Amino acid sequence: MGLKEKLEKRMGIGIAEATNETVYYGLLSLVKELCKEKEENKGKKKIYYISAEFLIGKLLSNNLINLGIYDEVKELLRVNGKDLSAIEEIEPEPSLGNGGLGRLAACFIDSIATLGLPGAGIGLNYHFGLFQQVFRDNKQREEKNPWIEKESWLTDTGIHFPVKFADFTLQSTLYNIDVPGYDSGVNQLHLFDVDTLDESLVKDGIDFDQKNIAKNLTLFLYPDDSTREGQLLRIYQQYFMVSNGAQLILKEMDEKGYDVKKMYEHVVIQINDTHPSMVIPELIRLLTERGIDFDEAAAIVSKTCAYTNHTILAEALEKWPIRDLEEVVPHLLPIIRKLDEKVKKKYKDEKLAIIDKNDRVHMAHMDIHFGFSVNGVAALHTEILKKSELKAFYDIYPEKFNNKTNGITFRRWLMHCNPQLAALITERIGDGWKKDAAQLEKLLEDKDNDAVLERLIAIKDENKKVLKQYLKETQNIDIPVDSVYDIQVKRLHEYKRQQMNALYLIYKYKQIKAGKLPKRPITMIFGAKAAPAYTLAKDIIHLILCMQELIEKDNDVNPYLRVVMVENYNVTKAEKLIPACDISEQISLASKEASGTGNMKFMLNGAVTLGTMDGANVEIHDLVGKDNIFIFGKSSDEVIRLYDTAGYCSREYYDNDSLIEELVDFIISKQLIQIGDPSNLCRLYKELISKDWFMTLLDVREYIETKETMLDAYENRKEWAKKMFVNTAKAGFFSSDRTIEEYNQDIWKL
Ligand code: 26V
Repeated sequence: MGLKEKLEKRMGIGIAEATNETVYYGLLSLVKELCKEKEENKGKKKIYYISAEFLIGKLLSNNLINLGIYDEVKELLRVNGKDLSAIEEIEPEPSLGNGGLGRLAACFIDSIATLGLPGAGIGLNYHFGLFQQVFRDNKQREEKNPWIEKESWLTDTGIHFPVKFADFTLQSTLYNIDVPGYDSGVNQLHLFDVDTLDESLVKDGIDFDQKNIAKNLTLFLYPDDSTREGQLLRIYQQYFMVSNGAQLILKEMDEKGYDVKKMYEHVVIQINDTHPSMVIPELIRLLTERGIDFDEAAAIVSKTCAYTNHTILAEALEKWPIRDLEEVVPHLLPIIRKLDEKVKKKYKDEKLAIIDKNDRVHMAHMDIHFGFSVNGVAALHTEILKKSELKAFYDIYPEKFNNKTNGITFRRWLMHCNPQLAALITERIGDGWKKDAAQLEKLLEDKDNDAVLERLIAIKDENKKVLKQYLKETQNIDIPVDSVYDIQVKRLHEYKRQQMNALYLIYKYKQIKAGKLPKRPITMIFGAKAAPAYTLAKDIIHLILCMQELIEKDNDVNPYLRVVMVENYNVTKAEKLIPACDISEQISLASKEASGTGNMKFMLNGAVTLGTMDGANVEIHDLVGKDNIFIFGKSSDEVIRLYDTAGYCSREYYDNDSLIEELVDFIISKQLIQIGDPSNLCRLYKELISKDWFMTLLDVREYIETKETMLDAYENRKEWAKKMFVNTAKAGFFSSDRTIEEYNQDIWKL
C-alpha cells in the first residue's frame, strides 16, 4: 500500500474531501504506525537523559522529515488541494519547558536517535505545560496551555510504578512519545503521569489548590515556587520523575538479564541540571533494597550518573531545606545524610558539603561527589565553573570536569524552518551536510559568488515577508519588509538584558523625534515569557509593550521604527522568527549566559550576531572572525572582578553620562506614564539607578554605538550578504549531532 492508500484508509475518506483536521489526525496516526515499524536503536549500553523539561515543539513535520517522507507527503497533499503548513497549524504545541535547557533536551533526543544510539528521555507529562502568555493592558497574563487531546503523540504503555511519599503512595502511568532519528532507528521519550490528576482544579489563570498532590502533580511545569507549598510541589514532582525513572531503568536491566552490580556497564544517566538529582539517593535506596550494601550501592551509582550544569546564577542552583525533603521523601534523608557524612569525613572545606550549616541540601554538590562527570555547556562557562563557581570541586576532582558546547538539531532549525536556504545549500555542496554538518564549510568556496549572495538575500527577504504576514494575521501589526529585522527572543531575565535593548529603543525613538532619521526603517522584535512571580521581568515586558503602543500611535516615528512584542513566544514562533532575522541580539552580561542556543539558530539561518563575549557567543566569534560578528561590552573577567570587589555602581553611570540619564529618565516620562502603569515603570526606573544587579548601564553606551555601526554595515548589502554566508557556513560546529558525539565519546561510551 502506498502512503495515499494508508492515509485514506485511516481517515475513511479521500484526502481531497477530508478537512484539514481529519488529515492531521490521519497523518498523526500514520506517523505513529511508521515509527512502530522502524527498528529500535539497540546496544549493550543505554543513555537515559533525565530532564524536568523537554521543549519538543510540534512534531508532525519533524517526524515526517526524520522518516524521510516529508516531500512525498507534502506533494501528496498538494495534488489533493491541501497545504501541509495549514495542517501543521492544527497541531497544538506542548510547552514542556521554560527555554534553552528544555529545548536542548529536545535537540539532544533527536540527535541521539539520529546517531543510532540506544537512548531514552525521561520526564513528566505536564498537562498544561508552563503557561500560555497573553497580553492585556500591556502586561503579561498567564493561562493554562492544554495540549493533550484524545489523539496525540502520547502512547499509553500500560506500565505503572508505585512511588512512595511520606504519607501516601502514587501509582504512575508511563506514556511514550516516539523519537525517530533522521534516517535512523527510533528511540522513546518516556513521560510519567498520574491517573488521579484532576484538570478541573485549574479555573482561571494558572492558580490551583497546591495541596492535593494526587490531583495536581503533573498539572504544570514548575508551578510558582515563590511559596513554600509551590516548593514542596516541586520536590514532589522531582521525586516522582526520578523514582519512576530509576524503577524503569532497573526493570529494563532485569528484562535484559543484566547484573545490577554492573549497572554502569549497561546504563548511563545524564542528570540535566539539578532537577533530577534525587535519582542518585533513589537508585542507592533501590539497590540496597535488593541486598547490595550501602557503600557498594553508592559506588555503583557514582559510576552510572553524570551531571550537566546549565547556570552559574546562585538563585537557580537548587538547595532544598532538609525540613522540606523530610516532609515529602523522608526515606531519602538517611541516604543523603550518609552521603554527606562520607564527604565531611574526607573533606573539611565547608564549600564541599552536601548539607550546609543552615540545613540545606546542595543538589549540585551531591551530583559532583557522587557522579563521575561534570560538564558545562560552552567553553567559557566550563572555564568559569573550574576557575570560580565550582573551583573547590575542580581542585579535588579535576578529572571529572569537561566541556560540551551545546548544539541544535539542524533538522528542525534549518531543514524544517528554512527549506529554501536548505535547498540552496544542497544545490551548492550536495546533501552530505545533513548527516555531517561540518561540510557546511564547503560553502565558503562560494563566498565571492555574487549570484549566490544575491539568492541568499532573496531568501532572507522572502522569509521576512512570511513573518510580516504572520504578524499581521496573529497580532494585527504591520511591519515594513524593507526594514532591518532586529530580534531578541528568549526567556525574560535581567541578566539577558532585554532592558538594555529597550533603552536602545528609547534612544532611537528620541533620535527620530529630533529629526535624526535612520537610513532605513528598523523593526525591533521581542519575544519572552517572564516567570509568573518575577516582578521585575514583568516590569520590563510592560516597558516594551508601552513603547510599542507609544510608537504605534506616533506617526512621526512609526515610518522609521516599529516594535513588536510577540505574544506567547514558543518553538513554533521561533521557527518563523529566526529565518527572517537580520540582527541577532545576544547581549547578556558577560559570564551569565552559560551558553545560549538561540544564538546558534540565528547564526545558522544567516543572521549576524550583536553580542557580548558570553556563553557560546565566544565560540561563534572565534569561528566567524571579528568581521562577521559585532561584539561589545565588558569581558567576563572584568564583570567577575566587579562582582568580587562590589565595584559596580549604576548610579555613577547615570550621574556621569547625560545620555544614559536621558534614556533612563524616559521610563518615567509623561508620555510613558500616560500609557502605562506608573507603579511598574517607577519600580523599573528605581531598580536601574539604585541596583541594576546585571549591570545594564555598564554596557549600554557601547551597545548603542555598536548597534549603530552594525546598522551602517547593513547598508552595504553585498558585504552584509557575505557576513550572512560566513555565519551559515561556520555553523556546522553547533550541530547537536556533534555535541552528542562528544558526550558519547567522553562521557557515555555507548
Ligand atoms: C533558572 C532560574 C529559576 C529561578 C529563577 C532564576 C533562574 C534563572 C535561571 C535559570 C536557568 C536554569 C538553567 C537553564 O535553563 N540554563 C540554560 O541552559 C541552556 C542550555 O544549556 C543554556 O543555553 C542557557 O545559557 C542557560 O541559561
